[in-house]
Amino acid sequence: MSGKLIVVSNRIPTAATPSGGLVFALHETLRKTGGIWIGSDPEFQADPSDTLKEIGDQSTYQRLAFEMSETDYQTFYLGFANSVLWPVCHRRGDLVQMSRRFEEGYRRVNKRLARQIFEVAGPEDMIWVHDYHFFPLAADLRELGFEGKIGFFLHIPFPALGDMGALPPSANLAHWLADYDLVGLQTRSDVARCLEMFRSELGAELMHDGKIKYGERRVGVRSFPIGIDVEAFVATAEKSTNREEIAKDLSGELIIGVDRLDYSKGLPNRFRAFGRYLETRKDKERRPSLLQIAPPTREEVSAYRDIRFELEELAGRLNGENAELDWTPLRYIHRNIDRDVLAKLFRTARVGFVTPFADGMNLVAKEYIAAQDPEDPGVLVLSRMAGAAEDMTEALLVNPYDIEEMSEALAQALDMPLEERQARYTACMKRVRATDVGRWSENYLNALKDSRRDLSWSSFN
Ligand code: ADQ
Repeated sequence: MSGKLIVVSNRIPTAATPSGGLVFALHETLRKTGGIWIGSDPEFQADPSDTLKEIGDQSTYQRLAFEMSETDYQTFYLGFANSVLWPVCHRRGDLVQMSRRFEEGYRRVNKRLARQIFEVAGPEDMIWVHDYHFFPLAADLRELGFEGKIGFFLHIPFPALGDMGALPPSANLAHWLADYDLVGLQTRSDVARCLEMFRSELGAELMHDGKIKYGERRVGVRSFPIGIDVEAFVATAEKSTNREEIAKDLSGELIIGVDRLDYSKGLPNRFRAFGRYLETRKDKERRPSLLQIAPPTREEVSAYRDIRFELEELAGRLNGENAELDWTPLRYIHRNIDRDVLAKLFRTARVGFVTPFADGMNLVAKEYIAAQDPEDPGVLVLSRMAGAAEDMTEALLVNPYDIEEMSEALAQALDMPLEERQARYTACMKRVRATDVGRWSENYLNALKDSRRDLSWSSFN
């Protein structure tokens, strides 16, 4: 018996060899196994067709795009996915925007996509669905009669039961997820929350192999902490070209933050903590600077516009109060930066400042560690609320709501003796290596392959 791998994600790479950890890892996996990658077409169609559209020319696997109308984009993507599910999963129920149109759009796009996948999937194919845009996809595929293996991986935090109260009744996560063979989550805490949901919403039983039993179904619920392409990132950071250039422009001690501009990333408190550090530092001759790179995303959603304005105001005030003629303490850049420049900035920075209120994993924390010079490493200050903190316990862990604590952590990081920096770096780097993204996708697919023992999936051996 043989089947192919079908990967479904919201975005589909258009470059022949995509860069960036996750996308590159999935590309490498598909390159080896063959199969299909399905994702959304960036062009809107007034009347989305019911068939998938071939894009690019990949010799070992196919890329297929699903079409959306502008209304689908507004209601499915900006609406339900990013104005309901995203805030609920990031504990920001106050930012949820309710609309029946959003719910309808989400169901419409998922049902249409299920029909399109059903057209191209053979009975023995294995489908790997990524992220919150597609919670109901397995349920919709099962309804059409697909009986093969379907796995799900959630990149963002799994919501707590209490927070799920902010979802409309039509969004029944427990029912939707019970139709997958394997639910993959980032951390052990995510797994605990997911099991609690299955137990309380469906009365499902937890079996000793870690699966849940619900009627005749068995669903695996496990954590697969995602990581980066470690060797590639280390190699990029080590290349010395332009590094001196970058360092020259960034005189003084550098603290770096890199995030999509999102309210979950804790940027206002990060700015406040840096301001507090400047106020309280003993040696006023010391002129550290915070470089914050944060390209705006999802700007059509009002919560994202609000956070942008808030940050601009905070940044202006902080510089107004602290800058000197020859020193700008906070540099705030709204653009995407090339990965090789980013890697070098990480290596140059004495502190990686990563302070989300909630984050599935946070790859920036891992990239910062991987970019360090082992002989003279910088220090990672990391929010306890990031998935990455579950295992990277040797970072300086902070509470992202506690400005004072974060400002003290900055002082501690900037003054840390070499030996302690090296010890902390070595411990963190061990975790970064253990969760390499290549191994992550391999582990996930092996678990999915083994998830139902009555079928053999020899083509993936
Ligand atoms: P994100 O919320 O996007 O991912 P993160 O894990 O930090 O967060 O990944 C962001 C990636 O984009 C990193 O590789 C980073 O280097 C890059 N990036 C960010 N800003 C950039 C800029 N200005 N220029 C260039 N590159 C930039 C979601 C979840 C996370 C989870 C990942 C993967 O929210 O919690 O870790 O998916 O599962």
